[in-house]
Amino acid sequence: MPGSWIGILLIASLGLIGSCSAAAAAAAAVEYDSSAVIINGQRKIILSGSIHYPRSTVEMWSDLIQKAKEGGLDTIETYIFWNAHERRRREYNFTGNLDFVKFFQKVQEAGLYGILRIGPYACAEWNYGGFPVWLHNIPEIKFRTDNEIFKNEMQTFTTKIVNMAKEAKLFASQGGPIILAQIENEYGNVMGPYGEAGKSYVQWCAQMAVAQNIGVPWIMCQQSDAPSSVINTCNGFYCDTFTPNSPKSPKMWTENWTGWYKKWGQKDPHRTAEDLAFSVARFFQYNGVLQNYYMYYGGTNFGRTSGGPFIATSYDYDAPLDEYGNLNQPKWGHLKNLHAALKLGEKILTNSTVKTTKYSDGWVELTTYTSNIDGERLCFLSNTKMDGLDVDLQQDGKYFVPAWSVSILQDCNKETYNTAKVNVQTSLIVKKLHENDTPLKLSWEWAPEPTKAPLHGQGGFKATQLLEQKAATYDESDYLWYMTSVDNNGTASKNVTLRVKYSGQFLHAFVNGKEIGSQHGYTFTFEKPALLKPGTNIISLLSATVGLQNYGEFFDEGPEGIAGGPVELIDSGNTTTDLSSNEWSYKVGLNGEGGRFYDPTSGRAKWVSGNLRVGRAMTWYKTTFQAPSGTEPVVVDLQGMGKGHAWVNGNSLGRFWPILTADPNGCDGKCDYRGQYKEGKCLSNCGNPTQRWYHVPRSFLNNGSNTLILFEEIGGNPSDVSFQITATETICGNTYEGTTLELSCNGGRRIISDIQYASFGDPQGSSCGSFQRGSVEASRSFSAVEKACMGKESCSINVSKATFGVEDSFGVDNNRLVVQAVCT
Ligand SMILES: *[C@@H]1O[C@H](CO)[C@@H](O)[C@H](O)[C@H]1NC(C)=O
Ligand SMILES: *[C@@H]1O[C@H](CO)[C@@H](O)[C@H](O)[C@H]1NC(C)=O
Ligand SMILES: *[C@@H]1O[C@H](CO)[C@@H](O)[C@H](O)[C@H]1NC(C)=O
Ligand SMILES: *[C@@H]1O[C@H](CO)[C@@H](O)[C@H](O)[C@H]1NC(C)=O
Ligand SMILES: *[C@@H]1O[C@H](CO)[C@@H](O)[C@H](O)[C@H]1NC(C)=O
Ligand SMILES: *[C@@H]1O[C@H](CO)[C@@H](O)[C@H](O)[C@H]1NC(C)=O
Ligand SMILES: *[C@@H]1O[C@H](CO)[C@@H](O)[C@H](O)[C@H]1NC(C)=O
Ligand SMILES: CC(=O)N[C@H]1CO[C@H](CO)[C@@H](O)[C@@H]1O
Repeated sequence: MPGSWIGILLIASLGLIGSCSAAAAAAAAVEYDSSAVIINGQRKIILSGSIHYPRSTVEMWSDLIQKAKEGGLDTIETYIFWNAHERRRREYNFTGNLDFVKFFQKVQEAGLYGILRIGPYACAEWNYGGFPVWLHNIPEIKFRTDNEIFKNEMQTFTTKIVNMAKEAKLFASQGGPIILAQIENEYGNVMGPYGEAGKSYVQWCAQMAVAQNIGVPWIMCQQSDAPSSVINTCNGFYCDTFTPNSPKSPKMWTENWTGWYKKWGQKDPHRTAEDLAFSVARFFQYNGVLQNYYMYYGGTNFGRTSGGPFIATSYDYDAPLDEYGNLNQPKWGHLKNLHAALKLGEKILTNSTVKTTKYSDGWVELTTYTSNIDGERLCFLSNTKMDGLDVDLQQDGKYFVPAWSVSILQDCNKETYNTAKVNVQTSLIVKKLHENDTPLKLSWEWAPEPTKAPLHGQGGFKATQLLEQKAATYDESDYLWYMTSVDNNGTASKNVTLRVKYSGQFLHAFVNGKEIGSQHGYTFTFEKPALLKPGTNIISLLSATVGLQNYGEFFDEGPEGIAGGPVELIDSGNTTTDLSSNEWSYKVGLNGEGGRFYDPTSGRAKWVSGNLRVGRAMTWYKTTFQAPSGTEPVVVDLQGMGKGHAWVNGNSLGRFWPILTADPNGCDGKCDYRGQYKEGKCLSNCGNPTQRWYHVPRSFLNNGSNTLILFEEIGGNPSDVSFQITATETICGNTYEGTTLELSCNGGRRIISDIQYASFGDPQGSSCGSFQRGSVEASRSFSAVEKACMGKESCSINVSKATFGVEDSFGVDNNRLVVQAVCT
């Protein structure tokens, strides 16, 4: 789950701290009170967004950070992912896209602040919530409670991260970008069952963190009992009614969920720009000081990093920047305008007297911030009703506040923004072949996964019990073979039922080398008929994890795999033989993984060309391809494949599972932004694969020949696999008179090549493809737009009567301009 936060800010050790006096010149003091975060004496509200460094590539970081800055953010936030950095105990990796120091340096180069969420529990739909599995396998350990072994490991890792950050002078107190750090994560949501030990653990976390002397405040999210040395913060879809546990603490929203994550077999979530903006405006209306978008850019769960179980490889999150780094319009632009309206009022918001007045039976609330410095005013006018309402503010004017919206009034008498009026373009991003490329059938080779040994019951080690999967694999692979033999003492074959009590997520059962069935799910009992021949029979069970649990109380203790079983054989007379304490032989991982079949330079696979085998489980496929032309983000369309894992030039793209489709029902096509958002609202993609396209970062590709390797677990056909680009193809604008319509083809890669529709007046329709002429239309609608935009990467149009050469009396009260254009 996305974490919530508890904020804890420390005031005590602000300013210079021991080791960082060398950086004194640039050091910034970070302080806070109930109405501001104060950086070097400057009172601020903070607009932050989450970008997780391992969910993109180093080559993408600068662009993502720059787009966040252009979107009006001043801070980037990330978790630290313990299990990515310390896969094996005391063996660390901080290279490539795990170089969090470089990530924060890029944040600083862009002129932004950073928030470091060390956790080290991350949640984040990340495998096992970020905990390494070796940690789980230490005897006597108990996670996230008053347990010495756990606390020692947590402290060792936290200290390592803090020391690395200090060495690189990353804390604001040293002249670096990091203004806040977080310890633990959303513990308050689950701590009840941990009892007293949980309470003392929270105290210990705070003390341990504070003793790190980082010179900036610490926060804890969703922790109402956070000690006063840390600031508690809120996580959720809305945080307007949240109050920090200390009157001296600023109100901070560490996770505002911009959308939602996707699970295999589920539909696409969508949170509207209008509702997201509404939640942010409400938060600042009610004394908010810091808010963070979770996620601002979600990205990709490369490798086996997705949590779960069953979290998809795409972590797009319907965030303002999409999985590939494209602007998700109108969300990105609508929030950018909100940020500008809020920042204009920053001086007022952070030192003022606040008064709230109710109108229209309390549905409308007017919050007036009056600056203590110069009496300047800023107002928020919110309407929580499902209908629009008129409000008369006397000398400050009359306003119509649309349903479920907040208006921001500069000087309390001029509307600069309304959360329900989207005045920015919508972009339709498509996946397609680049115009310069010709469609090519890829030519495939294949190699069977060597399963001879496991199907003959030959593994690496033995035990007379059914092991829990994490304990056996240390999560070095998704796969674990459990094998045993059974004697049929009779002289004839015997029909039996094989029954396996299974703790998830994907089970394949083989008897004497033949697959008798497979099944996936959370926990279930697998039951299939099998035929035992006279003599010795081999039972081979292959268990596959699909992301380890990442959320909930004691989530780390949930069993995976066959874990104790029982595994039973039931004969025709209903006699049950329990095989659980048989001698079981085990093999961790696939032979192809051990032999690096995914690595085109050093893999040991014996590839067969010609006579392509399709629909066959446990098969590796390989092809070569040219990178698509241009610089736009690349995806591989894996339609036709079943379930498995994909690599390009040895780099993992993550797990794939395109055969798994979302329920065909429940996408009614209507998405009403009004009313409380929940993750089940505004769903789309019914009946389609949960994930058909997989991101291939440009940096994985080279100019010559590239290699794609697929491991297919359940059977698929690679014949239709193809490489495509993501391109902004159609853009639409919808803007009222008195504003400026900005149109852009997203990042300078394309130009506006056709104006399909333009109408100034009272056109009908509100989205791309639905525009129609209304009762009036300025005759120069089309030519004015064409003149301003054709052949350009971006253009802006002053939406006024003068632009379209019409009289003052033209049209309706609030004329608008709608445009639909094509980028090529
Ligand atoms: C360290 O992490 C980087 C980035 O994910 C990866 O490319 C590299 O192979 C890892 N190194 C080792 C030794 O695992
Ligand atoms: C707010 O502004 C007033 C007037 O300039 C000043 O006296 C006061 O110290 C300021 N308050 C804070 C918390 O900075
Ligand atoms: C078959 O015979 C062996 C040896 O006598 C015995 O241990 C085993 O339990 C028998 N198996 C079954 C399925 O009856
Ligand atoms: C096992 O069951 C199948 C299907 O019911 C049947 O065709 C077959 O004859 C049975 N074999 C034995 C040895 O009982
Ligand atoms: C075996 O158990 C099943 C389910 O309880 C029952 O329907 C069936 O009649 C039983 N068969 C025998 C031979 O007892
Ligand atoms: C690929 O070719 C383009 C154009 O020829 C060049 O700009 C780019 O640097 C090359 N990229 C690599 C990775 O060699
Ligand atoms: C748009 O046009 C109107 C009318 O000509 C003018 O008053 C206004 O300043 C223009 N706005 C911008 C941003 O150029
Ligand atoms: C983990 C958590 O705090 N979840 C909450 C997120 O926000 C929604 C809507 O406000 C709540 O229903 C969840 O409980």
